[in-house]
Amino acid sequence: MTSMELIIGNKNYSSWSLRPWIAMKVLQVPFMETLVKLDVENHCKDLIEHSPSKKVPVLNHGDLTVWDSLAILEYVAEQYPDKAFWPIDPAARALARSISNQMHSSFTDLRNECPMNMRRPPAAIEISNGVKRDVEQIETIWRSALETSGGPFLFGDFTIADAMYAPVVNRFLVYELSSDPAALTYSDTVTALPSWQEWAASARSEQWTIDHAEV
Ligand SMILES: N[C@@H](CCC(=O)N[C@@H](CS)C(=O)NCC(=O)O)C(=O)O
Repeated sequence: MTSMELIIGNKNYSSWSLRPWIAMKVLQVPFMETLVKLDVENHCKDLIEHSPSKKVPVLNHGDLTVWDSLAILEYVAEQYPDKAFWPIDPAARALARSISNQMHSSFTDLRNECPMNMRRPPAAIEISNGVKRDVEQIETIWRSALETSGGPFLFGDFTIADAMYAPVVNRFLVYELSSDPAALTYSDTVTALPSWQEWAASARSEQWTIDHAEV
């Protein structure tokens, strides 16, 4: 198969980039990565050059360009039908798609007020009622999926649903947002993944700081 190129943003901050990156790593899809530094001089020019949406992530595969995290994940899943990017069981798959789309379209208070920040030392911040509601809703989603599947990931094995919620794992940890036992156990499972640790180590070694993402 022609090799794939995944264009991503700064690993410390780019939550949307983490999603396809970690799924492709965990499910062992070979790809090259290209990093566009966000919020530095000329970053808009770099994004326009690489991305129809002027945002990352973007996937290049031969002549095809696919953008937007979930569209990329769906495309890669179709390219590798033997790898279980989605749960095999149709009911579980429908639920995994529901919560993945919900992540993609919702939880804006959490996403806006608590940016992903892999380097941030854990410390609580004052949070709005909107963030509290988002956190409670995610705790319920995780608890229900883990109880039904038996874990250790949301649907048993790692799927796209785990990739979609991976940046939330960071947010829960670095802003100390949850003490729910199921959420804490699930966070331990995700952060123990070698792919998570690879991304986190690269993020820690990055030199660029985005001021408005440092909360
Ligand atoms: N809905 C898009 C969101 C992508 C997005 O917002 N990406 C951010 C980085 S995490 C970005 O490229 N920002 C660049 C900018 O706004 O200049 C997706 O799922 O891929």
